[in-house]
Amino acid sequence: MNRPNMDAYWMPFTANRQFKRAPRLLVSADGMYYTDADGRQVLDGAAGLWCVNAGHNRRPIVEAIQRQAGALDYAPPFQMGHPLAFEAAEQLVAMAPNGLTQAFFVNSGSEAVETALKMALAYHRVRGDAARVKLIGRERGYHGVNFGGVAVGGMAGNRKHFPVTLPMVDHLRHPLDIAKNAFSRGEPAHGAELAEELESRILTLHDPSTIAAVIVEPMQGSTGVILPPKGYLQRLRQICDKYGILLIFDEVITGFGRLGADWASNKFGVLPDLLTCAKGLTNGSVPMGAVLARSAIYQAFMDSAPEQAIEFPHGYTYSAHPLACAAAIATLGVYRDDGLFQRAAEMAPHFEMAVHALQGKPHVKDIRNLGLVAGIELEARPGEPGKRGMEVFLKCWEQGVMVRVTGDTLAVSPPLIIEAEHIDRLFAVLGQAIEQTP
Ligand code: PXG
Repeated sequence: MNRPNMDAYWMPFTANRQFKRAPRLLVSADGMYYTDADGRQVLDGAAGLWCVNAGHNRRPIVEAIQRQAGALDYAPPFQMGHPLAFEAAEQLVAMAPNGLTQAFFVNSGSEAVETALKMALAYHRVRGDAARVKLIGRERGYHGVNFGGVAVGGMAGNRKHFPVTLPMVDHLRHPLDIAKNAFSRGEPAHGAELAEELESRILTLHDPSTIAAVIVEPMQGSTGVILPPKGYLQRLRQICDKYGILLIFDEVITGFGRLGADWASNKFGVLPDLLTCAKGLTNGSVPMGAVLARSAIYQAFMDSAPEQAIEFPHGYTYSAHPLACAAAIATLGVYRDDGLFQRAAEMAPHFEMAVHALQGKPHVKDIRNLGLVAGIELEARPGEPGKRGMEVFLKCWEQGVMVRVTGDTLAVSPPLIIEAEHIDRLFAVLGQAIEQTP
């Protein structure tokens, strides 16, 4: 295939000059595979970017989008509606953790996070508790790239150019403790006590009555698959309850089956007050995200304003876009009809065995896994953080396997339709790439 002219496109989160010298171009996809511009089949070990949970090119989703494009291309979401928006919300809520009864639609994970943070702040205000203005995130957290998400996020690289984001933010420590938990299978045993610092350090410092919300990813995805220690999230929930603080789970990655259960909230048995999702909501096919909220939060807004008033002055031109709603309804149908969350749980033991077989390969420092996600952390080369990881990623790509790399951690998060032979090939190629990388 002729290479397109690449000058005009400023690529996101990409080493532009390096990429344009040796591009990796995907031109089509089906099931577990991409086809690249050279016609090679590439096994998708990353579900695109943690989003294509039902596999590529699923007919019910493709056809729903095609049909919808010809029926209603766009409808304004403010003071107007269209039936699919209500149907998508109803279906999403029916599938949501019990107790989350309202869905607010947005177009990405980043927008879901901004929306949830604003909802939390406004919720306290409409209840007459306007002193709750502070937001607590976590080190190594990723909550998208908008200003609120960067502020509560804890990825140093993403914050570096933006030293001034939101005031009134503090951070919990992250729970990754390789010294104690290396090569754990599933939730690590040690570290629940790290949740205590919310009470002992942060609330003591700030005074609990000033805190609006705590936001965490149940599993920290982008910074290398960091799982919650046993009991950690439960403890966060208890402390938030004790002090009237909202707990927000960012399930942009963990939603829709990734951990071998529908939601991380259900996997760990902890119900947040607000939940953000995106990615798998439409199987990656049309941009869409959502914030799920407890009914008491929605009700507080409804009770705070006269009937003709807009209760929450927030939303996007493309909130509940008809194509996105059609894609979401079809996607949730595929998850249900194919029992994909259950399937993820069934494939998890084989996946776990295959990834832990990499223990003992050169430079492998830790392996972490749950459901159909795994992180393989390599020792960084002295003075060259991230380089070894990137080389392993590129070797896998050359061998027809796509994984994710973040620093020196390789992340594997395949579509939930994966078969045992795909799992075997994926980790065989990854293992070889690790062995061949000095
Ligand atoms: N929250 C979480 C937990 C995420 O993982 C976002 C919010 C932002 O979503 P949008 O749709 O605005 O990108 C994400 C996104 C990686 C990687 O390399 C992960 C994400 C995005 C880009 C790269 O792991 N997750």
